[in-house]
Amino acid sequence: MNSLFDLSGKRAFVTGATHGLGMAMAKGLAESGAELIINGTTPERMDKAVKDYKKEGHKVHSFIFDVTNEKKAKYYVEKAENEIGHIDILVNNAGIIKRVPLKDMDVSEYRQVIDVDLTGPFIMAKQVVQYMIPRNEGKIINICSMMTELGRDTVGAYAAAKGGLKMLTKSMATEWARYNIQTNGIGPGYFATSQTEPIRKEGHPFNDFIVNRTPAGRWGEPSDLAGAAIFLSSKASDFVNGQIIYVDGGILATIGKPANENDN
Ligand code: GCO
Repeated sequence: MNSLFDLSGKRAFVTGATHGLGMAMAKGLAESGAELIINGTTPERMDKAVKDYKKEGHKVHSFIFDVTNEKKAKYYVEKAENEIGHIDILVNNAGIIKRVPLKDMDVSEYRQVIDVDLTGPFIMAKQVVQYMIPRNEGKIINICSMMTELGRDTVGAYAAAKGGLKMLTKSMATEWARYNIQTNGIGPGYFATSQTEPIRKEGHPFNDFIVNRTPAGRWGEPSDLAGAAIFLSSKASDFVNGQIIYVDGGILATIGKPANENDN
């Protein structure tokens, strides 16, 4: 493997990596040599995930805590640093979505989405960077979204959080690049995961809409995301800062086309 992308000897902390895109990115990093530390909030889901990682031969450590809990985040980052080893890479992937029209959304629901999707990455990065700065080295990757750039009915809170995450990423890059810490983001397009299952069901109008709206003509597969995660975790991105890499099949490249337009 080209040593630019080799993660041997590196340790990656991936939040929300018990399933979906988080697991796919974590597995990609592990296949490039990284040791994994993952977190989740559901013990049953974590047990299943750890078995899955280990079945594939990956070295994984796991913690159960909520990234919005600053005390727990501090405790587990410290525990990882002291008992497992340096955290070289942080992937802020944990996130939730609530699909409710803004006019109907309870403030408590809105606050929860902002807390998990925007404040959680801040809490985790703030803890991890305390250890990266003295080492003058580190990689932080914040998982953004199409909603970082685009609105959509019913996901206003999520879009506000993911839009904010773009500027938080740029701000982290601004303040931490001087310590040789590269902070960037990945913006997944529409992927086949449990989060999108409700809007991806066969025959669901949104399913047809996305396939038509995506120049690649398909939903992303979680494995499509691993390459960007490996790139932003490796030496290959040592001079990349504050960038969001969109892995979206071309959605953001185009205004789209009428549903009935033929291919040529
Ligand atoms: C939705 C989807 C999106 C995707 C992803 C797109 O309801 O529109 O869940 O939010 O999950 O975030 O990048």
